[in-house]
Amino acid sequence: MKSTIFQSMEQTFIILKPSTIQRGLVGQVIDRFQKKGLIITGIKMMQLDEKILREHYAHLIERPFFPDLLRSMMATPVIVMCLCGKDAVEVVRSMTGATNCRKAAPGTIRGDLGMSGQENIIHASDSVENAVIEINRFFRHEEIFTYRPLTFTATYSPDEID
Ligand code: IDP
Ligand code: MG
Repeated sequence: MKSTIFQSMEQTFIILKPSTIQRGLVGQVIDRFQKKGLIITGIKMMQLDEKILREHYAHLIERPFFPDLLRSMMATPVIVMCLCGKDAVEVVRSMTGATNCRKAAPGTIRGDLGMSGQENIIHASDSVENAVIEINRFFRHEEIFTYRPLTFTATYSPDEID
């Protein structure tokens, strides 16, 4: 994977799930990330298949809901994104909220936009280590872009950028 904009920045991986595409929420979700100050370093539409989902959700293969999760994640194409920022993995996970939208706090993406445990708007990487694995799973090297947005010096203080 290419180096990030600054050494101190992280990249995280997002999937806008099929139900988000179906419900027309793509713009609202991306808008939240952009307003927060996260930078889009990769974005594309793709159709997921069973092979990639078995890797991505390997920790859930034995769960009874796994067949439904597979069907749900393949129902339409998804939008996958790579977002860059300081502490991006933790920031995006806290913006995402609890897995079940009905339990997710108001103000989070899931808390504000969903009602379901399964159809819960987005996937977001849960650790820096998994973010690297997931970005490499879903993006080719040349699909991740490194650039310095003009807004960066207004988004961060100098000591936060190196
Ligand atoms: P996360 O997306 O909050 O990280 P995980 O436990 O990694 O949650 O589960 C991955 C996805 O599997 C969830 O986002 C959700 O779509 C689905 N899922 C998790 N637990 C359940 C469940 O109990 N019933 C139905 N779907 C579930
Ligand atoms: Mg997870």
